Amino acid sequence: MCYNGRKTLQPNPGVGLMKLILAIIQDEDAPATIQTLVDRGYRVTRIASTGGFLRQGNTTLLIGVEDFRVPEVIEILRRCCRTRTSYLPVAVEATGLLQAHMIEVEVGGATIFVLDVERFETL
Ligand code: 2BA
Repeated sequence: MCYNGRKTLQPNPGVGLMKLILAIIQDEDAPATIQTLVDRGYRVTRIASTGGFLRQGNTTLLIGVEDFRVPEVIEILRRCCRTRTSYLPVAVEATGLLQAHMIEVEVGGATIFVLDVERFETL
């Protein structure tokens, strides 16, 4: 659990304006983030994804919530997801020789998109 804010009520999907939060986070942060969201009554879908730049695995979360709950979800993501340094190998030509270098890349906390949901149903 990485967030100790006030307990929220159980989300009540289907009532009020819905948003879909799409959050790309690092694999290392996924277990605690998902556990915290579930403990607080949110529904989450985890998708295994891969970043186009680093070509390393990451995790995409789909979280459907009522409009007014978006700030709390973003706060949970902020608290649970850390920024880390990753390394990308690049080939550099120097004095006619190809040499491998590592460049530092700062990744995360979280990349978040909040989308309007036109219709939400569970059948
Ligand atoms: P990656 O595409 O593997 O990118 C990993 C990190 O590499 C990025 O961290 C950023 O610091 C750096 N990076 C990405 N593209 C770059 C570029 N063209 N030049 C220099 N550095 C670059 P974050 O920005 O935290 O992104 C983490 C992951 O979130 C990304 O993994 C990607 O899977 C996703 N993401 C970020 N922005 C996105 C966007 N606008 N649309 C879709 N996915 C996005």
